[in-house]
Amino acid sequence: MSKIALITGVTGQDGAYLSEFLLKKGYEVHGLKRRSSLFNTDRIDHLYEDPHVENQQYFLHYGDMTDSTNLIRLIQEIRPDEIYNLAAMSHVHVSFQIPEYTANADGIGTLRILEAVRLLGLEKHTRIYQASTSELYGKVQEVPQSETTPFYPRSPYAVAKMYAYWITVNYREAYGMFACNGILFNHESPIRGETFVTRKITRAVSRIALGLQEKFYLGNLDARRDWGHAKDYIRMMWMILQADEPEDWVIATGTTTTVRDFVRMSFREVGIELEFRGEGVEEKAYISSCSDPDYQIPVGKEVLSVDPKYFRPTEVDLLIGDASKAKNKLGWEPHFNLEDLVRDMMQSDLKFMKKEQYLRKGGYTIMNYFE
Ligand code: NDP
Ligand code: GDR
Repeated sequence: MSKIALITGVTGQDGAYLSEFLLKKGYEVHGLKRRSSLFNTDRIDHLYEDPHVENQQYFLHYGDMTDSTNLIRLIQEIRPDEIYNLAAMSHVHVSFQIPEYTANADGIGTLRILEAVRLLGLEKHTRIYQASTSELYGKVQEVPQSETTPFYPRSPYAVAKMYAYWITVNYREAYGMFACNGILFNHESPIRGETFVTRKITRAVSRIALGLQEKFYLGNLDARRDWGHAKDYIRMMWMILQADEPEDWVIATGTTTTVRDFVRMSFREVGIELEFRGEGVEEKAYISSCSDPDYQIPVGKEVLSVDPKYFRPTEVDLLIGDASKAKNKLGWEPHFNLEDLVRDMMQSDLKFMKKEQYLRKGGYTIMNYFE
């Protein structure tokens, strides 16, 4: 009998990679997706199976983290061995604009899952993974950050996730549930959402290199993040639920990089070096040399400015994680370093933007790339 998994947030970056990973392991995978007026399954379309074929292993269900009855009914029907609760309003900056919704979906949504499992008497059957986050550390208390570092959340998103973290711990202690937090540091990939900073950068750099865009705008260039590859991190989600005991785990690479250096590294993938001049909101980046004949942009051209509209009311300045516990107890090791990650994202975005270049030459314009 194959194991049964339910993934909330199946249409997101992690949900897509995790679906693929679990299907390869022979799981029957059920995903919760939201109803949308547009197709929202781009990331998982390659996994879709015709519902009329026999031995189907991948199923999608409509649902929402704000709807308890829907969650109870689905969990009752599916009776999952494992639930991966990845659904969330996951954009930190946007959470300042929709704080109440964020609390409902990200905080109370987690309670709804835990409570559904308990009400249905599945607390000894279903293991639960909660997508916790390095944003819990917020204002720097200690570096590097580990499972014992105190939390100091700095956004409505992080405060909602802090509730989710503790309610997961509480249900584990109160009802003996196998419920675990993965405290994951930033993880990115070619299918990262377009408004997170790494993907915004690799898309813009690809378009500038191909002559499709003149320049782009970012907020805080000094912020430091511990960026890993999503493929390494979803493997760890599964390992957490296979452990002997339910525990909480930090997953990180242990290296930290500024947003500015992520920009530099992305331009280097197309043979372009930058010079940064000015400070604070006056800071700008200019092309200082181009070594790849395929990507020739005039030296001295301004390609990046700071726009304060991307500043957050409260910022998380420095994240760097210590994943020793995961490495020592579960044997987790990342396969990708930051250079591999930037290369993977740049190669994918260049390929995608070349399609746009081709369409433009044919007289077609496609979509708006600015958020
Ligand atoms: P994404 O933003 O790519 O995906 C979020 C998913 O949640 C999407 O499928 C989205 O659906 C779904 N969703 C949002 N709101 C609801 C709701 N109310 N009901 C049901 N589904 C909903 O996030 P990631 O894949 O990057 O992250 C996965 C999880 O891990 C999130 O909880 C995030 O907060 C957390 N996390 C992420 C990290 C990262 O660096 N990526 C680091 C640490 C934690 P739709 O497609 O319809 O919008
Ligand atoms: P983060 O990711 O807030 O760490 O949350 P994001 O990529 O949005 O920001 C990282 C840092 O870059 C700075 N920044 C900008 N960010 C965005 N989005 N757009 C910009 O133009 C820009 N300019 C500078 C930000 O200020 C910030 O310091 C992500 C999400 O996936 C969360 O769900 C997850 O919990 C955490 O990672 C770990």
